[in-house]
Amino acid sequence: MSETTWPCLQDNIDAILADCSQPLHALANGEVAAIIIRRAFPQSECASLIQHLIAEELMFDSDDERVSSHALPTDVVDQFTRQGLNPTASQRKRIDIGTSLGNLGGDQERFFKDAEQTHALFKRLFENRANPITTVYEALSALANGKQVITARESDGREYGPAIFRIHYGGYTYGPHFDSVRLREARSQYEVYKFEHQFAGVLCLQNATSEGVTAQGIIHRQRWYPELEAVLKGKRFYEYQQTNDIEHVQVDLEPGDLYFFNTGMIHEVPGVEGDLPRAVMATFIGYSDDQSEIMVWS
Ligand SMILES: O=C(O)CCC(=O)C(=O)O
Ligand SMILES: [Fe+2]
Repeated sequence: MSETTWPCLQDNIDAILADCSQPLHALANGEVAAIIIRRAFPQSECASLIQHLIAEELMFDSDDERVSSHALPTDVVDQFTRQGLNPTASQRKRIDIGTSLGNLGGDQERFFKDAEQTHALFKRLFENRANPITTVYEALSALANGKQVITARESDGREYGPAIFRIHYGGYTYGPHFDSVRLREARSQYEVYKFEHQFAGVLCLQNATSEGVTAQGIIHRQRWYPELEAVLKGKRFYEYQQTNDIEHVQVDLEPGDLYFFNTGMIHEVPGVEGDLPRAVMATFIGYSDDQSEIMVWS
Protein backbone atom coordinates (compact mmCIF):
# COMPACT_ATOMS: atom_id res chain seq x y z
CA MET A 1 0.00 0.00 0.00
CA SER A 2 1.59 3.29 -1.05
CA GLU A 3 1.67 6.01 1.60
CA THR A 4 -1.17 8.41 0.97
CA THR A 5 -1.03 12.19 1.04
CA TRP A 6 -4.73 12.43 0.26
CA PRO A 7 -6.44 13.75 3.37
CA CYS A 8 -9.80 12.93 4.92
CA LEU A 9 -11.74 15.48 6.95
CA GLN A 10 -12.95 13.84 10.09
CA ASP A 11 -14.23 13.94 13.66
CA ASN A 12 -17.32 16.01 14.49
CA ILE A 13 -18.91 18.72 12.34
CA ASP A 14 -17.26 21.62 14.21
CA ALA A 15 -13.79 20.10 13.87
CA ILE A 16 -14.37 19.44 10.17
CA LEU A 17 -15.51 23.01 9.53
CA ALA A 18 -12.56 24.37 11.52
CA ASP A 19 -10.25 22.36 9.23
CA CYS A 20 -11.99 23.27 6.01
CA SER A 21 -14.57 26.01 5.55
CA GLN A 22 -16.05 24.52 2.34
CA PRO A 23 -15.90 20.75 2.80
CA LEU A 24 -18.37 19.80 0.05
CA HIS A 25 -16.52 21.97 -2.44
CA ALA A 26 -13.31 20.17 -1.39
CA LEU A 27 -15.03 16.79 -1.89
CA ALA A 28 -16.31 17.84 -5.30
CA ASN A 29 -12.92 18.86 -6.63
CA GLY A 30 -11.10 15.87 -5.17
CA GLU A 31 -9.02 17.78 -2.62
CA VAL A 32 -10.21 15.45 0.14
CA ALA A 33 -10.88 11.71 -0.08
CA ALA A 34 -13.79 11.63 2.35
CA ILE A 35 -15.59 13.45 5.11
CA ILE A 36 -16.03 11.19 8.11
CA ILE A 37 -18.33 12.09 10.98
CA ARG A 38 -17.58 9.91 13.95
CA ARG A 39 -20.48 8.79 16.17
CA ALA A 40 -23.01 10.67 14.06
CA PHE A 41 -25.72 8.24 15.21
CA PRO A 42 -25.65 6.55 18.65
CA GLN A 43 -24.21 3.01 18.57
CA SER A 44 -27.00 1.75 20.79
CA GLU A 45 -29.55 3.04 18.25
CA CYS A 46 -27.70 1.18 15.46
CA ALA A 47 -28.01 -2.13 17.33
CA SER A 48 -31.60 -1.43 18.25
CA LEU A 49 -32.49 -0.56 14.64
CA ILE A 50 -30.96 -3.81 13.36
CA GLN A 51 -33.10 -5.74 15.87
CA HIS A 52 -36.14 -3.75 14.76
CA LEU A 53 -35.51 -4.54 11.06
CA ILE A 54 -35.17 -8.23 11.93
CA ALA A 55 -38.37 -8.15 14.01
CA GLU A 56 -40.14 -6.51 11.07
CA GLU A 57 -38.76 -9.30 8.79
CA LEU A 58 -37.18 -6.66 6.56
CA MET A 59 -33.77 -8.26 7.09
CA PHE A 60 -32.63 -11.59 8.51
CA ASP A 61 -29.87 -13.05 10.62
CA SER A 62 -27.00 -14.46 8.53
CA ASP A 63 -27.98 -18.07 9.21
CA ASP A 64 -31.63 -17.57 8.30
CA GLU A 65 -32.39 -19.52 5.11
CA ARG A 66 -34.68 -16.72 3.93
CA VAL A 67 -31.52 -14.76 3.06
CA SER A 68 -30.67 -17.09 0.20
CA SER A 69 -34.23 -17.31 -1.09
CA HIS A 70 -34.43 -13.50 -1.21
CA ALA A 71 -34.19 -12.30 -4.82
CA LEU A 72 -31.16 -10.17 -5.61
CA PRO A 73 -32.03 -6.57 -6.55
CA THR A 74 -31.76 -5.91 -10.29
CA ASP A 75 -28.90 -3.46 -9.91
CA VAL A 76 -26.92 -6.14 -8.07
CA VAL A 77 -27.48 -8.55 -10.94
CA ASP A 78 -26.29 -5.80 -13.31
CA GLN A 79 -23.26 -5.15 -11.14
CA PHE A 80 -22.28 -8.83 -11.10
CA THR A 81 -22.79 -9.04 -14.83
CA ARG A 82 -20.61 -5.95 -15.35
CA GLN A 83 -17.92 -7.61 -13.28
CA GLY A 84 -18.13 -10.74 -15.44
CA LEU A 85 -19.69 -12.79 -12.59
CA ASN A 86 -22.72 -15.03 -12.79
CA PRO A 87 -25.21 -13.47 -10.34
CA THR A 88 -27.38 -16.55 -9.96
CA ALA A 89 -24.39 -18.78 -9.19
CA SER A 90 -23.16 -16.32 -6.59
CA GLN A 91 -23.76 -17.08 -2.95
CA ARG A 92 -23.21 -13.47 -2.10
CA LYS A 93 -26.46 -11.81 -1.12
CA ARG A 94 -27.67 -8.34 -0.47
CA ILE A 95 -31.02 -7.19 0.86
CA ASP A 96 -32.13 -3.64 0.09
CA ILE A 97 -34.77 -1.83 2.11
CA GLY A 98 -35.80 1.23 0.15
CA THR A 99 -36.11 2.42 -3.45
CA SER A 100 -33.10 2.43 -5.74
CA LEU A 101 -32.94 4.73 -8.77
CA GLY A 102 -30.22 2.46 -10.15
CA ASN A 103 -32.57 -0.49 -9.85
CA LEU A 104 -35.94 0.96 -10.89
CA GLY A 105 -35.03 4.14 -12.79
CA GLY A 106 -35.76 2.51 -16.16
CA ASP A 107 -39.49 2.69 -15.36
CA GLN A 108 -40.34 6.15 -14.00
CA GLU A 109 -43.90 5.34 -12.99
CA ARG A 110 -42.84 2.28 -11.05
CA PHE A 111 -39.88 4.12 -9.52
CA PHE A 112 -41.97 6.98 -8.09
CA LYS A 113 -44.70 4.61 -6.89
CA ASP A 114 -42.09 2.50 -5.10
CA ALA A 115 -40.56 5.65 -3.59
CA GLU A 116 -43.99 6.62 -2.20
CA GLN A 117 -44.24 3.23 -0.49
CA THR A 118 -40.73 3.66 0.91
CA HIS A 119 -41.67 7.04 2.41
CA ALA A 120 -44.68 5.38 4.08
CA LEU A 121 -42.56 2.45 5.33
CA PHE A 122 -39.87 4.71 6.80
CA LYS A 123 -42.50 6.92 8.44
CA ARG A 124 -43.86 3.85 10.19
CA LEU A 125 -40.41 2.41 11.04
CA PHE A 126 -39.17 5.61 12.64
CA GLU A 127 -42.34 6.75 14.33
CA ASN A 128 -41.00 5.96 17.80
CA ARG A 129 -37.24 5.78 17.37
CA ALA A 130 -34.21 7.81 16.32
CA ASN A 131 -34.21 8.32 12.56
CA PRO A 132 -30.80 7.85 10.88
CA ILE A 133 -32.07 9.53 7.72
CA THR A 134 -32.54 12.77 9.66
CA THR A 135 -28.98 12.37 11.00
CA VAL A 136 -27.54 12.17 7.49
CA TYR A 137 -29.56 15.09 6.12
CA GLU A 138 -28.70 17.29 9.12
CA ALA A 139 -25.01 16.48 8.90
CA LEU A 140 -25.01 17.30 5.20
CA SER A 141 -26.83 20.60 5.85
CA ALA A 142 -24.27 21.56 8.48
CA LEU A 143 -21.48 21.03 5.90
CA ALA A 144 -23.33 22.75 3.06
CA ASN A 145 -22.41 26.46 3.54
CA GLY A 146 -26.05 27.55 3.46
CA LYS A 147 -27.18 25.38 0.57
CA GLN A 148 -30.52 23.67 1.15
CA VAL A 149 -30.56 19.88 1.51
CA ILE A 150 -33.73 18.17 0.30
CA THR A 151 -34.89 14.74 -0.83
CA ALA A 152 -34.55 14.66 -4.60
CA ARG A 153 -37.75 15.56 -6.41
CA GLU A 154 -38.97 16.33 -9.89
CA SER A 155 -40.33 19.79 -10.70
CA ASP A 156 -43.88 18.37 -10.38
CA GLY A 157 -43.16 17.35 -6.76
CA ARG A 158 -42.67 13.59 -7.19
CA GLU A 159 -40.10 12.47 -4.64
CA TYR A 160 -37.31 9.90 -4.90
CA GLY A 161 -36.56 7.46 -2.09
CA PRO A 162 -34.80 9.40 0.71
CA ALA A 163 -32.22 6.71 1.60
CA ILE A 164 -31.78 2.94 1.39
CA PHE A 165 -30.72 0.28 3.88
CA ARG A 166 -28.36 -2.27 2.38
CA ILE A 167 -27.58 -5.50 4.18
CA HIS A 168 -24.58 -7.39 2.78
CA TYR A 169 -24.32 -11.11 3.54
CA GLY A 170 -21.60 -13.67 3.04
CA GLY A 171 -18.63 -11.50 2.13
CA TYR A 172 -20.55 -9.39 -0.36
CA THR A 173 -18.04 -7.38 -2.40
CA TYR A 174 -18.24 -4.16 -4.38
CA GLY A 175 -15.39 -4.31 -6.88
CA PRO A 176 -13.71 -1.09 -8.09
CA HIS A 177 -16.41 1.06 -9.71
CA PHE A 178 -17.85 4.57 -9.88
CA ASP A 179 -21.45 5.78 -9.61
CA SER A 180 -23.01 8.53 -11.68
CA VAL A 181 -26.57 9.00 -12.89
CA ARG A 182 -25.05 11.41 -15.38
CA LEU A 183 -22.02 9.57 -16.73
CA ARG A 184 -22.88 5.90 -16.17
CA GLU A 185 -26.63 5.51 -16.38
CA ALA A 186 -27.19 8.72 -18.40
CA ARG A 187 -30.60 9.20 -16.77
CA SER A 188 -31.25 12.51 -18.49
CA GLN A 189 -35.01 12.27 -17.88
CA TYR A 190 -34.47 12.74 -14.12
CA GLU A 191 -33.96 16.04 -12.31
CA VAL A 192 -30.81 14.79 -10.53
CA TYR A 193 -29.10 14.52 -13.92
CA LYS A 194 -28.43 18.28 -13.69
CA PHE A 195 -25.83 18.01 -10.93
CA GLU A 196 -22.18 18.21 -11.82
CA HIS A 197 -21.04 16.02 -8.93
CA GLN A 198 -22.43 12.93 -7.21
CA PHE A 199 -21.48 12.00 -3.66
CA ALA A 200 -22.48 9.10 -1.44
CA GLY A 201 -23.39 9.47 2.22
CA VAL A 202 -23.12 6.13 4.01
CA LEU A 203 -23.92 5.50 7.66
CA CYS A 204 -22.48 2.28 9.11
CA LEU A 205 -25.05 0.39 11.22
CA GLN A 206 -23.27 -2.94 11.66
CA ASN A 207 -19.84 -4.23 10.60
CA ALA A 208 -19.04 -7.64 9.14
CA THR A 209 -16.08 -8.83 11.18
CA SER A 210 -13.96 -11.93 10.75
CA GLU A 211 -10.93 -12.51 12.97
CA GLY A 212 -10.69 -8.82 13.73
CA VAL A 213 -10.90 -7.73 10.07
CA THR A 214 -13.93 -5.70 8.99
CA ALA A 215 -15.33 -4.90 5.54
CA GLN A 216 -14.49 -1.25 4.86
CA GLY A 217 -14.66 1.12 1.91
CA ILE A 218 -11.60 2.10 -0.11
CA ILE A 219 -11.47 5.24 -2.25
CA HIS A 220 -8.88 5.55 -4.99
CA ARG A 221 -7.45 8.91 -5.99
CA GLN A 222 -8.62 8.41 -9.53
CA ARG A 223 -11.64 10.01 -11.08
CA TRP A 224 -13.53 7.96 -13.64
CA TYR A 225 -13.01 8.90 -17.27
CA PRO A 226 -14.36 7.10 -20.34
CA GLU A 227 -11.13 5.30 -21.26
CA LEU A 228 -11.01 3.77 -17.77
CA GLU A 229 -14.16 1.79 -18.52
CA ALA A 230 -12.23 -0.92 -20.41
CA VAL A 231 -9.87 -1.26 -17.44
CA LEU A 232 -12.77 -1.67 -14.99
CA LYS A 233 -14.66 -4.08 -17.24
CA GLY A 234 -11.51 -6.13 -17.78
CA LYS A 235 -10.94 -6.21 -14.00
CA ARG A 236 -7.54 -4.64 -14.51
CA PHE A 237 -7.92 -1.73 -12.10
CA TYR A 238 -5.40 -3.05 -9.56
CA GLU A 239 -2.83 -3.37 -12.35
CA TYR A 240 -3.65 0.17 -13.51
CA GLN A 241 -3.35 1.40 -9.94
CA GLN A 242 0.13 -0.10 -9.56
CA THR A 243 1.38 1.10 -12.91
CA ASN A 244 0.15 4.63 -12.30
CA ASP A 245 0.94 4.72 -8.60
CA ILE A 246 -2.61 5.71 -7.64
CA GLU A 247 -3.06 6.52 -3.96
CA HIS A 248 -6.01 5.20 -1.99
CA VAL A 249 -7.62 5.68 1.37
CA GLN A 250 -9.41 3.05 3.44
CA VAL A 251 -12.18 4.51 5.55
CA ASP A 252 -12.58 2.46 8.70
CA LEU A 253 -15.99 2.89 10.24
CA GLU A 254 -17.58 1.82 13.50
CA PRO A 255 -21.35 1.50 13.76
CA GLY A 256 -22.72 5.04 14.01
CA ASP A 257 -19.97 6.60 11.85
CA LEU A 258 -21.07 8.40 8.70
CA TYR A 259 -18.90 9.07 5.65
CA PHE A 260 -19.32 11.13 2.52
CA PHE A 261 -17.24 10.55 -0.59
CA ASN A 262 -17.25 11.52 -4.25
CA THR A 263 -18.71 8.60 -6.23
CA GLY A 264 -16.96 9.85 -9.37
CA MET A 265 -13.77 8.53 -7.78
CA ILE A 266 -13.12 4.81 -8.24
CA HIS A 267 -14.11 3.05 -5.01
CA GLU A 268 -14.75 -0.43 -3.68
CA VAL A 269 -15.73 -2.39 -0.58
CA PRO A 270 -13.89 -5.72 -0.41
CA GLY A 271 -16.11 -8.29 1.29
CA VAL A 272 -15.41 -9.90 4.64
CA GLU A 273 -17.34 -13.00 5.53
CA GLY A 274 -18.21 -12.22 9.12
CA ASP A 275 -20.72 -13.71 11.52
CA LEU A 276 -22.93 -10.67 11.03
CA PRO A 277 -23.88 -9.00 7.76
CA ARG A 278 -22.51 -5.52 7.00
CA ALA A 279 -25.46 -3.14 7.27
CA VAL A 280 -25.42 0.46 6.09
CA MET A 281 -27.83 3.23 5.32
CA ALA A 282 -26.82 4.69 1.97
CA THR A 283 -27.68 7.82 0.02
CA PHE A 284 -26.57 9.48 -3.18
CA ILE A 285 -26.17 13.23 -3.25
CA GLY A 286 -26.29 15.67 -6.17
CA TYR A 287 -24.05 18.70 -5.78
CA SER A 288 -22.97 21.61 -7.96
CA ASP A 289 -21.00 24.62 -6.72
CA ASP A 290 -23.47 26.91 -8.49
CA GLN A 291 -26.73 25.23 -7.35
CA SER A 292 -28.31 26.43 -4.12
CA GLU A 293 -30.02 23.06 -3.57
CA ILE A 294 -28.40 19.76 -2.76
CA MET A 295 -30.59 16.76 -3.57
CA VAL A 296 -30.42 13.43 -1.76
CA TRP A 297 -31.80 10.14 -3.07
CA SER A 298 -31.10 6.43 -3.12
O1 LIG B 1 -21.30 0.57 1.21
C1 LIG B 1 -20.47 1.45 1.00
O2 LIG B 1 -19.72 1.92 1.87
C2 LIG B 1 -20.36 2.01 -0.40
C3 LIG B 1 -21.07 1.16 -1.37
C4 LIG B 1 -21.00 1.67 -2.77
O3 LIG B 1 -20.00 1.87 -3.33
C5 LIG B 1 -22.24 1.94 -3.49
O4 LIG B 1 -23.32 1.76 -2.92
O5 LIG B 1 -22.17 2.34 -4.66
FE1 LIG C 1 -20.41 2.93 -5.22
